[in-house]
Amino acid sequence: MNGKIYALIALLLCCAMLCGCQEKPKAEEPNLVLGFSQLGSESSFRIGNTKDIEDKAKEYGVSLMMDNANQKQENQINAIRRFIAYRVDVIAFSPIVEEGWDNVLTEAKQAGIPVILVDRTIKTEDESLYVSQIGADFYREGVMAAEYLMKKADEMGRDHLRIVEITGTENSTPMKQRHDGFWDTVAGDERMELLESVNGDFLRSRGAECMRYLLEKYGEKIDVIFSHNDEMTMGALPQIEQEGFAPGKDMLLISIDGGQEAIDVLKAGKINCIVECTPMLGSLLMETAQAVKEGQRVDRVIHPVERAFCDADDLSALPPRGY
Ligand code: GZL
Repeated sequence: MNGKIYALIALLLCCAMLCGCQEKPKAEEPNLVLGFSQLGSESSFRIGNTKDIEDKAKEYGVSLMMDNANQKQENQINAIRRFIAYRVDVIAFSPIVEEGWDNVLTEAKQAGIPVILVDRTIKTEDESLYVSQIGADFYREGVMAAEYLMKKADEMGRDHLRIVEITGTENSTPMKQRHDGFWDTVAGDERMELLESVNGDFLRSRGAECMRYLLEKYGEKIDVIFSHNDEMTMGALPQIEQEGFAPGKDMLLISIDGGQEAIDVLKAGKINCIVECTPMLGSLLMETAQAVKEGQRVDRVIHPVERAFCDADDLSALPPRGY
């Protein structure tokens, strides 16, 4: 009997050793080295965007060099120069502002390294400085915000709405295009009056400062706050309540991005409309970068599909936002 037990143990040990000796699948060589300059960490959008790019790089087997510029263009330029020196296959970045990129992108072009713009875009005369721009249609986001407000004014039967605007980073694509999309759309609607537009730089703290200033100056004359992102909206909200006003009721709030925190506040009735600006651009970036490396033609502009979340919507089944 003992002999059989020993034989069984020996057999099991051999099996275990054979399994342990099996060649571990060799970690695949990265099929692409991608240098990415992220502009900062100013908002839940930005943090979600960075995480999605990092997660999708792992999923696609891309070797990612991620650099955080902490809201400084010069840091982005330096990072792009490091990527050139390192001879990455592709460079991608989210340009904090639209201008001032020609020199460094010409260096990338001369080094034969293709460039992809992510999220925001640049102004340049030389179209060859980048191969593709992956990001939201910010003008459309402004239009969607305005369309919501005009419909809301109809439902409320209002014949005059005084609007204050808290804008994002000066000279950034989302700030310029959200502003233009919104005001171009309401231009023909005589009910809509701009009281003042102030810059909050997409930051929560600056959103609070802007709201304090606007409340001191205009108080109950404010009917609508159009804020270019959720961070600034979340900064503005407590200022409105501290003055004794009910956000979402006494003053309509329209915001952009659609992160979980702001969506929860919309569900609580304190924000009226949030236009989605998805940070989940990682898959589009990895697929485009791989296509570019393989010499395939790619679309010049790639817009993700986006929607608006409004106070009249049933959002009970909305899945977690992930940012
Ligand atoms: C828009 C993005 C903006 C977000 C802000 O795609 O560039 O920058 O709306 C972020 O939250 O700061």
